[in-house]
Amino acid sequence: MNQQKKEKIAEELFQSEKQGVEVDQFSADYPNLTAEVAYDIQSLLVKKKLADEDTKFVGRKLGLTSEAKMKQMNVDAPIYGSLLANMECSPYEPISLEPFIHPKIEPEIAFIFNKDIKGPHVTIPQVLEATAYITPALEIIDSRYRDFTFTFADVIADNASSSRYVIGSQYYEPQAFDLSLMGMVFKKNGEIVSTGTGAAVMGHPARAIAWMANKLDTSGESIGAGEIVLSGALGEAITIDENDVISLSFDGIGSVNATFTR
Ligand code: OOG
Ligand code: MG
Repeated sequence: MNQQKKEKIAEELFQSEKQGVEVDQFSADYPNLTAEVAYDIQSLLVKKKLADEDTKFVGRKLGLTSEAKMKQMNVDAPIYGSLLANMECSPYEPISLEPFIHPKIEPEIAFIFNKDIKGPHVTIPQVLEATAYITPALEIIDSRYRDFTFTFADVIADNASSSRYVIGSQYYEPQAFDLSLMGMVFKKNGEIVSTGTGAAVMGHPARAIAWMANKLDTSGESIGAGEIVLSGALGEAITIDENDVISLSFDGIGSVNATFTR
């Protein structure tokens, strides 16, 4: 696919988010939309957002790292996208549903790094060694595609459905925990939506980070000290409505809440 077409798709996705209007999947019209091309489009999209929104790059998010999510979205491999500073929401202020198309929320773990992580041979111990802190995270995803339906390449181009995220206000060093055994309870308006353990994310959440670091290396990129990375959801994403109160609690590392208003 030539540069002009990649630019055109990035611009359509950019306008879709800005205007809150869904677009059709691109994969149908462009059979040569491979994952590799889609990551090029994602970079162009992120550049547009950085230029337009007076924000900065703060890290990345993984997606489709659990069986539950892969099944839910009918996609069978993990992906990643970029997080920008203006995607972060405070856990203490209601989040307006106004800017979203069809938002969903999902339970994740945030990693905050104080060392660089560079592929191609990153392992789980290396990820943990580079991690300053972990904290519970709620990711609000909002696909720009009609009916929240897409192929693997479509969702990569769309910055992996990134929209907003909320992280816990207490940070914990990961060395004190076995992240694969760490239990979580995800609730909506006081009712349990799902429960799980860290192992839901590729057997160990740090394996997802290692996978991404190794994948980033193929395009000469890496994870930098100071960056945040979201693990990908441990369980299914759920839709959000006005007045919903969502909470996520993990064994040993506290909880994070998000409240929504019109
Ligand atoms: C793609 C993004 C998935 C996760 O945590 O699995 C994701 C989507 O489901 O729209 O963020
Ligand atoms: Mg997610």
